[in-house]
Amino acid sequence: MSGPGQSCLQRVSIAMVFICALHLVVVLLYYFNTFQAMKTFIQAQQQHKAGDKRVKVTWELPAIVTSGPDTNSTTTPPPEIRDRSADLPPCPETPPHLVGAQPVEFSHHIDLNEVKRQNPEVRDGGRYMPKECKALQKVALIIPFRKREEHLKYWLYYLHPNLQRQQLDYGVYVIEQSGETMFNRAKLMNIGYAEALKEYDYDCFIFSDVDLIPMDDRNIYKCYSQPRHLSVSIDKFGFRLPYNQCFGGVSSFSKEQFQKINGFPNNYWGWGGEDDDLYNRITFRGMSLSRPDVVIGRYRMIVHERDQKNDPNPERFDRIGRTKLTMDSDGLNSLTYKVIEVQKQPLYTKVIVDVGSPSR
Ligand code: BGN
Repeated sequence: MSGPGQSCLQRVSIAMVFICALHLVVVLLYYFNTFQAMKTFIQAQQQHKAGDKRVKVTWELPAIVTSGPDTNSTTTPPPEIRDRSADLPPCPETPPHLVGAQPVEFSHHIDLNEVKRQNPEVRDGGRYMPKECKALQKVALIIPFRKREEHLKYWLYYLHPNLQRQQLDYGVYVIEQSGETMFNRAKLMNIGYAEALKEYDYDCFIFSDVDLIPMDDRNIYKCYSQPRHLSVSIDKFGFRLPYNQCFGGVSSFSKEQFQKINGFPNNYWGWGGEDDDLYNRITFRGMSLSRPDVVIGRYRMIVHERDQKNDPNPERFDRIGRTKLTMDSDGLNSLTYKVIEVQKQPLYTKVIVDVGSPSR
């Protein structure tokens, strides 16, 4: 071979050797990485089985839309959580870590990312169950909603820590009325009940206005032997009941109690009266109200202007006089609505709904 041909061959050979060496390095790196990952995974599995708290299981997902009108989304806890809770002892009747009365004020700015960081155990969609014991009740919290983002932030900031100390297996559902029709608080409550049950086997339902914050965590958000009125002592009313039959604000019903009264009425459009109708329903079904005392039942209400499209309902006086006639045909059994969107937010589930409009 002549000189130039040889040097060309030499160069090709060197390049080949270089490519082979590079390939070898890449393959070695790949195996090394896989080996490390497997080692970490196996260690994590072993620690997890041994109940090592250093292994942190989180489901911190960004807010995502999980379903449209006809999907069947679920927030059932991951299998390992469910199985663990089945083996746990029942939680005590009186939760051991309650703090009692606590200050509530609305002057500071709330950052929901910070609230999420402060409540790392709360899972996507606003779900929680205690790790240390099996909760006595599965509670869905239903909040009727429209254009009250700032109030909702305070509600989440104050309520999530309370509900966890109360050792509840709970989920938060914000039911937003879409469009600009007259607000229908009671129908949103019924929708919340129906939508929460699609996701989990809840046995207790707390219906809460978004602007009411309890001042004492001994006011436990669970169900009792009778339907319960929890917001008995609100600052706006001088920490007194405005009238004896008052049932507005925050209430709790077991599934059976709520079905027994056929839920809320669907035909109260605008402000007022739907809670009085609910009170009537309870008495007509032979039940009574249970209440906490006026110290434990203290609440702060977030001061706000009257909402647009929630004017006092002129029909309310007439309607609450006819509860006995209407309650069997107006309620859960006549509920119709359209789900527009279900959003799994980090601290709550938002269900946006079309509630229709008043039928005349
Ligand atoms: C009542 C309202 C309730 C409301 C409370 C507290 C009515 C019905 C006609 C008497 N009831 O007067 O809906 O929760 O005030 O604000 O208006």
